[in-house]
Amino acid sequence: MNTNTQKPKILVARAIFPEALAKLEETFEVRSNQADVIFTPEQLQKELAGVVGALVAGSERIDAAALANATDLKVVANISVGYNNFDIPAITAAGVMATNTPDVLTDTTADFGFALLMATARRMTESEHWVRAGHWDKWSIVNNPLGMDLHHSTVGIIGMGRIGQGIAKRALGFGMQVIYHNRSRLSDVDEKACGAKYVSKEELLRTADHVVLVLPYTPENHHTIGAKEIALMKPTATLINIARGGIVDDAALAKALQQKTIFAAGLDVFEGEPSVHPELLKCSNVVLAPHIASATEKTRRAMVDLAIENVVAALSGKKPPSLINSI
Ligand code: 8YV
Repeated sequence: MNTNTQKPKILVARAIFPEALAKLEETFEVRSNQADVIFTPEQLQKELAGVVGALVAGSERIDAAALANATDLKVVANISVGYNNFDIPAITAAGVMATNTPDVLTDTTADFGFALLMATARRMTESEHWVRAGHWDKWSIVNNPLGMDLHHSTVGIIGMGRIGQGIAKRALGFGMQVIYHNRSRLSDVDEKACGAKYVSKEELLRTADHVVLVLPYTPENHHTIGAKEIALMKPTATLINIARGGIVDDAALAKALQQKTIFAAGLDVFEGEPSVHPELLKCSNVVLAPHIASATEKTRRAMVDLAIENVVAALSGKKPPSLINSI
């Protein structure tokens, strides 16, 4: 009698919620990393050997080298909507399905983008430091950290996907004008729903009071905002990056913030994160966050659950709900 009860092996490359891990362990033999120490590329290559599925995050680069010994791998599920950590041609060439976690994080991420915009324009973190440093007795009409208004200002959104549209809808509630730039123009219906006007990147940079970046990282989008683009912006403008490190030239931004050629910046993502450019750390007119736009418990749980759903579907011969490539 064949009593082959061996469970298929999967890798979970970052710590996940214990309930989600327990759910996976009902069906799979799980190699987990609850200690959450990020694998080196060599470790990742070893960990991927012999597993049929893998749940990973932006910290894991999945390319030909990572897949070199992953001969059993059928699916790699990113716990993230952005997937610039995936080399899709290499994953596809290896016959592996790639998935991500769209939709479940759209509103949470748009909320955060708006929060970062407000904190930046109204100098929230500087103000808090001011209070903690005991400067409140210096309160005066003219000597407070004076900010920039959001209401009735113009927000320029670069990257008008689901999250960009979420930010536009929030901006409408503040009576803001919404202009946007995107690879392709939205349909009339979507433009109306967002109250958004399509403009060139140059026009957006010249006219927006607040520029919000929500575009995916691709090699073509590298340094979409550099010294030349920052020079087009108003000296009173703010720049918000919730997209990806590398979309902004952080060194050029730090220089502009120090020289006050723009008013302030709010950053959730950085070139080479978790490192932050040392010159940015010296600027008081920047609000810094550690890549937390999707970080509410409800949403992170939903992202993990969707990644699991993708793995389970792929390994049971079904189409994963958020398949990126075609195999
Ligand atoms: C993730 C994100 O937390 O979904 C994305 O694209 O940037 C975040 O929600 C991060 O990428 C970790 O995987």
